Amino acid sequence: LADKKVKVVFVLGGPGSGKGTQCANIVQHYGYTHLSAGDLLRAEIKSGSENGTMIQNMIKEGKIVPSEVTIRLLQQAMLESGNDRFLIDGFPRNEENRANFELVTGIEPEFVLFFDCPEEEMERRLLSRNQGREDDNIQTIRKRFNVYMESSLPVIEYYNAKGKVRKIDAAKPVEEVFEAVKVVFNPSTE
Ligand code: UP5
Ligand code: MG
Repeated sequence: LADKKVKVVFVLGGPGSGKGTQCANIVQHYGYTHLSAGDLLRAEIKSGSENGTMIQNMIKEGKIVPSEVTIRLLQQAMLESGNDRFLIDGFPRNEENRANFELVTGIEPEFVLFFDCPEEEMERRLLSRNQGREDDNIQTIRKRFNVYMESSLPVIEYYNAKGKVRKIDAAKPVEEVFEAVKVVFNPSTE
């Protein structure tokens, strides 16, 4: 994958910050393939794979699935897509994810799109999503917020120190957030 000179943008931000929603918009305008790590893990549960039960239990607890599982799913999806540019949504979520992805794939992100949103707003969105996600209950949501603060924010800090973070105010309406996203994508990536 590294030899194929693939372009990767990591799309990060707290649970309910709007990563999936904005990725759908970006795909329509900029020719990226959207890979949500969470969606790939949920598909793995549905497929009845041997890891399915383990993944399901971790998602219910808001915990981060071991990186070898997630990285394998991401690599597979990248190869299958035939595309050379990807939005990787919701990954890496901790230092272990970040370091192993780089080690295994040899890929460094072009930049990190960071959706910054207050917790109260994210909580409101998740509680009213109503799409039957097993982790959209207040107990699991609290756990997801804790894991995000403790493990995922440091990854964003790591990339920020490298000048790679493009921070977006994600508390605004969907259309306004996308206007800010466009500014990030238009000048820099062709
Ligand atoms: N909405 C979106 N934007 C809005 C806006 N601007 N104004 C008002 N409403 C807005 O949006 C959430 C809801 O808000 C939707 O109803 C939407 O319409 C509305 P969405 O775009 O879905 O937000 P997103 O950030 O994608 O939220 P999501 O819940 O998917 O984020 P998480 O990071 O929590 O979920 P993910 O699927 O990435 O991970 C789930 C779990 O999988 C993790 O907790 C973890 O257990 C596991 N996981 C791993 O272990 N490893 C990984 O690498 C990835 C996941
Ligand atoms: Mg999502």
